[in-house]
Amino acid sequence: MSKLKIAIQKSGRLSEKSINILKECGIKLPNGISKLKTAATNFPIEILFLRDDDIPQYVEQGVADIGILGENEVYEKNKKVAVIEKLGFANCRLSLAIPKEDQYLNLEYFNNKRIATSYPKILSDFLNKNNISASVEEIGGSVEIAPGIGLADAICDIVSSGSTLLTNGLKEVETILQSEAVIISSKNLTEAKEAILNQLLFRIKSVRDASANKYILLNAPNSAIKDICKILPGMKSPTVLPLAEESWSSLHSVVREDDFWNIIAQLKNLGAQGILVSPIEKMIL
Ligand code: PRT
Ligand code: ZN
Repeated sequence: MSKLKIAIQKSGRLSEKSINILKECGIKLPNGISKLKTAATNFPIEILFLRDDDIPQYVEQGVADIGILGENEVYEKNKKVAVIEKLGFANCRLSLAIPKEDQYLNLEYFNNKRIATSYPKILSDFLNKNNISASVEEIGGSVEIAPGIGLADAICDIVSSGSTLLTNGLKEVETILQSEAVIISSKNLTEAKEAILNQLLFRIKSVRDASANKYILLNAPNSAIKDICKILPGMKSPTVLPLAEESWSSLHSVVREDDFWNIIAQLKNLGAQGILVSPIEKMIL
């Protein structure tokens, strides 16, 4: 039977979360993973452990069928692959940063400057699009020290909390790209592999929808149920069950994590009591 080959980062920021997402989908991996490749024991996939930089090329060539990596790397490598799903982790941005004492008005600042980066393609495209003529100095790592040692005037690098820039006396002045971990796919999957991929994506979506939502239970006077249903629409509509105490009901529904605190305040105002909230493991819409 054919197996879907999935490339993930061997060791780095994406490794653990990539493995976790598969585990949350109920995919079992053998103990003592060899860290080169391994096959799941209960699902037709094989995992290849690679450097993230190499994943787009391997997927383009069909050595791997799909891969998990940061969007920044996908756009930089510019291979013929399709981004098919966003995964919501490893969020970061690719930004331009300059010495903190420099005054910054607009992109013109970068004309005739040297900018150090590990993302020469994305940076050059951005500069061309904005008619800025700067020289792009490609370096492999520790980009943030380039201005301090006189290698460049500015940098273009990945920023997450911003603390690396701060400790190197730099300030972020433009964001070029927002990035998160994504799944890329080869454009020539066989029908059999396409079918496995669809099953995998279905599971990943169920896990992601579940973690974006909470299960909520509350008690409310019957007179408030109509208004509460308006702010807690649930998956179809909330479940309302009578309580032993007359003229009170118990209401069960689903609420988005993002809206949660806002909604709780409204529920309390409407007279809801005994509000219980719990995580959802899987959610099939
Ligand atoms: O060895 P391999 O080539 O596989 O790994 P790598 O060293 O190229 O990548 P790795 O593991 O460092 O990062 C993998 C992916 O994680 C990146 O391609 C991004 O998509 C994503 N990601 C998310 C980050 C960060 N956050 C991040 N903060 N990648 C790098 N950083 C670095 C950044 O380069 C800078 O040095 O962290 C520093 C900035 O962080 P803050 O929090 O100080 O702003
Ligand atoms: Zn890398």
